[in-house]
Amino acid sequence: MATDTPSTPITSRLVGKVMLVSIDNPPVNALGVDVRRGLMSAIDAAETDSAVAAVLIVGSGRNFIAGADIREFGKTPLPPALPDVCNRIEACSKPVIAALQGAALGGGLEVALAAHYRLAVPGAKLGLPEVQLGLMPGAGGTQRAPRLVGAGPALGLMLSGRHVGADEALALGLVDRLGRSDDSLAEGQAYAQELLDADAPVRRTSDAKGLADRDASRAAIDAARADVAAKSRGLFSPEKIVEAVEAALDLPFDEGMRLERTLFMQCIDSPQRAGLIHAFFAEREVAKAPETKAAQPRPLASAGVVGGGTMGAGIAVAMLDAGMMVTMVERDGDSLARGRVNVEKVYDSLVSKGRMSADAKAKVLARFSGATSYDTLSQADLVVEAVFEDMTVKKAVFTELDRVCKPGAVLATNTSYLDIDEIAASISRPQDVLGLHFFSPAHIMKLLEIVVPARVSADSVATGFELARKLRKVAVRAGVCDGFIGNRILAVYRQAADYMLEDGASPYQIDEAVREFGYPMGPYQVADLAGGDIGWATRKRRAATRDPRARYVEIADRICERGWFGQKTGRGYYLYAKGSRSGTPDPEVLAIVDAERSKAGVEPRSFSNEEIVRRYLAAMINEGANVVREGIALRPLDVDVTFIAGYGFPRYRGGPMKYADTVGLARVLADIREFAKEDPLFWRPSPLLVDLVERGADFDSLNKASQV
Ligand code: T1G
Ligand code: NAD
Repeated sequence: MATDTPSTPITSRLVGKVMLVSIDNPPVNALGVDVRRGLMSAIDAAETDSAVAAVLIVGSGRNFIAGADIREFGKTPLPPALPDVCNRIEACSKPVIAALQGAALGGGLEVALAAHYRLAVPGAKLGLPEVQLGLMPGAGGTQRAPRLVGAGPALGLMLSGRHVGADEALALGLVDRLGRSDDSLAEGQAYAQELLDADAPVRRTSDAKGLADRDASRAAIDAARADVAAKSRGLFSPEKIVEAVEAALDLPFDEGMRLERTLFMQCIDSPQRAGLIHAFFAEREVAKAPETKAAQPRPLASAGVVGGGTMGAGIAVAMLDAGMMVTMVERDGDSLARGRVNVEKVYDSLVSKGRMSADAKAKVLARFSGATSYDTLSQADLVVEAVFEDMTVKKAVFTELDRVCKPGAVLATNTSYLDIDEIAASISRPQDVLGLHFFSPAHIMKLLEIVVPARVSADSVATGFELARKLRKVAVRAGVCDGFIGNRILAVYRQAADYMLEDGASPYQIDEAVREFGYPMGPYQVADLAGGDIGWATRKRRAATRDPRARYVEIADRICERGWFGQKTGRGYYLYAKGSRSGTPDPEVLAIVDAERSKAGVEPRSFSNEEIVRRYLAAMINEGANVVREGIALRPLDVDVTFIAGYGFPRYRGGPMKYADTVGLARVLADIREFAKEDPLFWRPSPLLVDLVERGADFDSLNKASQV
């Protein structure tokens, strides 16, 4: 008997004595309202159909269920709520089996936990990643998972948000059976039949005994609470997760479910949920650039890296980690040897920490070769140049690449600031030249700015995005300007920080205020980490074109003139004990600051941490608006992803432009106009910001307008 209702993504059909319930809601079978209604009525139908002895729930396509429909959050919830659907599944008087392939995440795993038996096929990934969205499991996960696998493992899953594979899921007890093939339907049907043949009983997870050892459960909960207090750095939902699992231990199931719901709704109402869900979707939208829609990427099996210094070596490691063949070219034998050491030391440290076998290291390095002759790059699909930040040196390298590389090879530069249009114009194939701006350390930092010069072809840009996908980077498209998206905006809010420094705030207070806002580090800690010499070189390069009317703070120059470049020299803004990466305030730096204040004729004043953050963010947001207005960034969300993935902006605030929408653009503009009274040249409100405020619109309206 078949019951196909065209609108619902749920189809049910009887195969033998098993009611097969299929979920088909592309792209990831999210539990939108139609799926929830369909599941509810399918179980009701199976319950009353005497021909049905068991129910098998499967997902169509690559995934079982990737969770609740995240797009529904923040909107008026429509019945049935997911916890009710899960309770209905669990209450079914006939065995319900869930067969999992691909993603079984969040509400998807909660549906599986509500079923009486679970099978996973190879490649399945199970998890409760709600914490990454500022949420917590809200459909019984905090009550059923601890009962099934124990408080410790359940808390581990919910607080980390990590995905576990099928084998680990079996070991944890999350699933009962592993399928041999990846055909979840066939494996599920065979398992259901086996259960029927064995007359297997209904087995409710809410009755499972995972919490029987109360002392061990209590200890796990206390340990998790301590861990959350130490590590969650201002996140809202982790503590709620612990509270809910504690209820699973202390309260009857139904009461625990009610408390879970209360806590879940508190997470829904937290601004962090909005920030983290914005980040989730923004990271997917940034990949949708005009060029990636217009063209297919070129082949990307082998790559060349020119320069084996800080960046070249990191880029080579990132490519090797992605399985590519990599050739490094350096200017001479000694430099090449240094480049090889820079690459090998990354793997040596993994081997020494037991996170990689010597054999695996050898296999990776077998795909790495070094040379001083450019001819070795003749067959590379893509080459990234990472030599000195000097236009003459870079042009010479591109001339060599133009001579040796095969037609169709993509030629990229990792320059931080230089004009990529000028580099492209210097060779015969400007259509193949683009910027691939990695961040240090390149094999770790997630962000990759794909810088699009005027004459580049769409498929070259698409190849840049494909490389990012291959290297598991978050790629953001950027136009050509001084510093692209990230470094350009960084220069402005760093300027605002330096003004506050000269006006009376200490570098340590500024760092503290920025950390309180949610950053892992403040601007002066970052300067010491990156090395003050890079910023110094940039200031010197810009000196010739700097607006003479603009206020210039010389404190950083005084510190660099002493050779105090930060961690790499043992002192910068902070003092670093030998081998330590955490610095202590340096009274000599404060003395330099005082001296520069009196030289500049500044009467220092006090700043509250709140004012420091308002000025810091106002500068960032205002320049972000300029970058969007000029088309350097396609949308405000591109600025958000850039700062979340590359500059430590607290993810739960959604990025600077999302944060601006949260506090209100009118307030940000009012702040800028207030600050402009003391420095109208620096604090010039972005015309885009003024226009949005006048229209009562926000940055997200621009994101929405750009969605195709
Ligand atoms: N809801 C709505 N859309 C979703 C979605 C979801 N849960 N998951 C993915 N998408 C969209 C995504 O935006 C993209 O759209 C497309 O699907 C493909 O995704 C009550 C509260 C499943 C591992 O956190 O981790 O359940 O850009 O590009 O790389 O307790 O998506 O094509 O328009 O990422 O193959 C918990 C989130 C929800 C899982 C697939 N679930 N998703 O990765 O493809 S909260 C999650 C993922 C919850 C309950 C709670 C990944 C994926 P578009 P993609 P992918
Ligand atoms: P680096 O000084 O550590 O390394 C540069 C390497 O290039 C040296 O090993 C040098 O031998 C080699 N080289 C110079 N001329 C060459 C030539 N003609 N042919 C082959 N090799 C040559 O510099 P880095 O920090 O790795 O920076 C490299 C590039 O990356 C610069 O454009 C820089 O602006 C950019 N960048 C740096 C960072 C960073 O944080 N260091 C971040 C992003 C981008």
